[in-house]
Amino acid sequence: MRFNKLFVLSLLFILFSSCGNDKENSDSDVDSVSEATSGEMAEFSPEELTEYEGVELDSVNNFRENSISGVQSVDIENYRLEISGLVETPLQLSYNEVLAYESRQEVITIYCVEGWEVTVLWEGIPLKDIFNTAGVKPEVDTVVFYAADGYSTSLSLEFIMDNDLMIAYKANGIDLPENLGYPFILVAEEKWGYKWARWITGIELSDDPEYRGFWESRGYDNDADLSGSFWERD
Ligand SMILES: Nc1nc2c(c(=O)[nH]1)N[C@H]1C(S)=C(S)[C@@H](COP(=O)(O)O)O[C@H]1N2
Ligand SMILES: [Mo]
Repeated sequence: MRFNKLFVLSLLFILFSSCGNDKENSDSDVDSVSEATSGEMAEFSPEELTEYEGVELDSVNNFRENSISGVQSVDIENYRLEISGLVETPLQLSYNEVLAYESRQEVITIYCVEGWEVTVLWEGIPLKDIFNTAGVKPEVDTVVFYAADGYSTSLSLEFIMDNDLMIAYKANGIDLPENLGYPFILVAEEKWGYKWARWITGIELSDDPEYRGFWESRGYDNDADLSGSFWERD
């Protein structure tokens, strides 16, 4: 009797402790998996969307880094987006002042002339709303974008307005990563990648359609239409 009781008790003990072990094992498995993932894939953000309204998105890590001076780190406390040139009221907007504008989002693909492409859900502020605050003078036909790394590029005002271009501060639902141009990237849809200014610090409203940005002054086509060649045609 006593033996039986002991036997049953020890059986139960073995059963429970092995259950406990199983649980412990699976917990530590999860831990080691997340440790490994956070080590090997430190860049990957678990909140990044992979799909939006049935459209498959590419990871923000799929950008091939090829910037003129490497990835820039912008100090957001001291950051100001400067709206200058031919405007009624020049602006110096903090990050939060830009984000206070109403945003919109859209899935748009960026194509680099080097042959890669990335499809991302962008969320940002329509440039026309910021321009409305500044008051664009009638002679403006060109908009120049300046960046923290000394990069610049330009687009016609007409193209920006007709296509309701935005500067994005989110990609695939997460804050714009540094490699994509934190705090703001110009989402220059229908244009080659070199029009997608990242780390934007200044936007100048100009009446000089002859302005040529960094790559444009080195032989790249100033229109940069995806439908055309990216080499300057005469
Ligand atoms: N500030 C800044 N913006 C920039 C660039 C750059 O060097 N500096 N490169 C452009 C180019 S050529 C492309 S294709 C896209 C993406 O650049 P990436 O290839 O370095 O990812 O950003 C564009 N915007
Ligand atoms: Mo590019």
